[in-house]
Amino acid sequence: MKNFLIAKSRRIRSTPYTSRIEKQGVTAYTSYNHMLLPASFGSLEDSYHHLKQHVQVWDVAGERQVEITGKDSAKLVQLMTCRDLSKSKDGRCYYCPIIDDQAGLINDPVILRHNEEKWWISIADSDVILFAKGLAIGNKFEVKIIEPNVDIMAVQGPKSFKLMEKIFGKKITEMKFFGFDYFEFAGAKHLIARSGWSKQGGYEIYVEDTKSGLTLYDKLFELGKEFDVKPGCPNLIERIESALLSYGNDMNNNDNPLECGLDKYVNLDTDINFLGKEKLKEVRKKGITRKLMGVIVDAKEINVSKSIDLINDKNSKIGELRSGAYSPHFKKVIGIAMLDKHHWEVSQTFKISINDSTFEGKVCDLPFI
Ligand code: THG
Repeated sequence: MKNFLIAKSRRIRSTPYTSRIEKQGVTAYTSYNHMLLPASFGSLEDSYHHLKQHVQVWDVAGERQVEITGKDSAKLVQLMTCRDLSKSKDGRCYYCPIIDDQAGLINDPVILRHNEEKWWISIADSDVILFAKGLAIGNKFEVKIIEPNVDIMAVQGPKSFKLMEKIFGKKITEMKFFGFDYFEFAGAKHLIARSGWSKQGGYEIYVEDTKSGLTLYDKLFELGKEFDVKPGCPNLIERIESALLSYGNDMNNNDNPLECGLDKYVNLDTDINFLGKEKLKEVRKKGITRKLMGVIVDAKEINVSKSIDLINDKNSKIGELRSGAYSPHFKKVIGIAMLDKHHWEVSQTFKISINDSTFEGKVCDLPFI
């Protein structure tokens, strides 16, 4: 695939922050839930180093919410995920695989429990709202399902805590990981969670009041000067090092959560009811035949726009690379690969062809760091 421009249209939605990030120097977009998601602001490596040292503000409005309200909402949310939410608490976020009846992944959202009868599913890139509506109709559930006007901005990096404290006070630094609460700013209340798609720490602000949210966006840059704040976006290098999985890249509907190392979020031994439970039990009993692992390759650059075969000494395919980037930390290419059984053990080697040259690679554990 050559580099190309994507033509503008109504199907690829802009966000309330788009005009701002364009003034601030966004250099590439990807599309996410039919919306623009910034993919770079100049050099990926410079942004990577900056994110690990300072603080960035990200337009991640593409992480859309599927709002489920009504009497049967808890039942519907549980039906969609293999993670046991029966003991979930109001004001908490839960990372949850959503699967279908064949245990194929539909999405891997963060689910926010406002209360028993109001949930937000903060989705990765697939049309969860259609799946939810189909299930609600089929099961005659009493629920209302909408995509509310919520546009997340993330504040990420080690200095995010100091910056957010300047605006919201000490209380915000006391919030626990994956907790959320409402905070007042410029005449509106904003839901703020301690979460985000990096392992550098930070917050996500779920903006419902756009006017106040834009004032907040500008305020973050004004007060952030002393912390060297910069605009940013989910960083490919950092997220691979941290093993934050990307739906559509690292896994899709043809993979199940056990193959993707999401065992922690699979609860097969409680009496909750969810789609694909029997299938997953069968998979667990038989054992998986492939597994998502880290790989490290003796190369200096890579660009993964489709999966790249991993080959053994006999030139047979033993897996495929699904994401990859050059890591300044390891001074090698690192990646996330689906490997066949007998080839997924740590330290096993393989060959991979990148830009018509062959390189040696090695399997390793996730996360890298
Ligand atoms: N934030 C919000 N919505 C999102 C994302 C996000 N929707 C899309 C996408 N990201 C969903 N995918 C992930 C993947 C990983 C995590 C969050 C969302 C994540 N994982 C932690 C980890 O792996 O260490 C913690 C998980 C846990 O233990 O509960 O944070 O980023 N709003």
